[in-house]
Amino acid sequence: MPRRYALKTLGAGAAAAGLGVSLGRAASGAAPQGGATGQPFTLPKLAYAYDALEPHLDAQTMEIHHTKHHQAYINNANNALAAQPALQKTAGEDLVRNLAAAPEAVRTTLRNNVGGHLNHALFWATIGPKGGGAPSGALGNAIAKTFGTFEAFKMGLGDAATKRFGSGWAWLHVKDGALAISSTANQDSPLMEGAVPLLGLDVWEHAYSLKYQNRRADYIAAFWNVVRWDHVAARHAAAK
Ligand code: MN3
Repeated sequence: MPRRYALKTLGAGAAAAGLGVSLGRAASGAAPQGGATGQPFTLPKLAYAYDALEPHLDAQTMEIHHTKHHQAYINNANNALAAQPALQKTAGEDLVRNLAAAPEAVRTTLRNNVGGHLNHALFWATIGPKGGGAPSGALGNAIAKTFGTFEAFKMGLGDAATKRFGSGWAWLHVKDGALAISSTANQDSPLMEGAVPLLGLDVWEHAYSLKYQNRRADYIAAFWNVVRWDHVAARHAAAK
């Protein structure tokens, strides 16, 4: 691997695994080469061990989720894009924002798998050990202003996650400067609606059923203990 490529890959991966501010940002101009947002997509390295989120998210689920589920989205996306040279310089976010620009033959594959890749990269980057608590600063103020209280926000996002029938995600996103809660089916992204996702809660059964079986509500309650609000706040600041 050429040194320049390796450094860029490392940079994108570090951004995704660290502050997570590179995902969802307007990606006009040169697309990053490799890593979380640029092609070929690569599995972002986690900034913590698989067992670091115990007891809230168990090590076996974390490892399978990261190395099997997330990797599968990446493989499927890269395989589909291998035959689409015109799309290979496009950042993942831009592909998902503008699926209509992709040939119909690969549109659903890209929707599910580039979407799945970006959603999971965001998920890993916004959870971690020493998480939980409540956001402070500009994000804390924006949540209080939008939802009344942080507790009301948590109830709202939890409700969206609970009511998502089947597989999907619940989100805190920002659109036109305004925070909102939303939910999407499958691997759809707020990017498809012109919004920037700040925090995503994966409610696919693969995210929780090993530990929580069918108890999605227990998983949702546990999730709040691993949210890294400093990372979410960095995404919020970058989205402005
Ligand atoms: Mn998942």
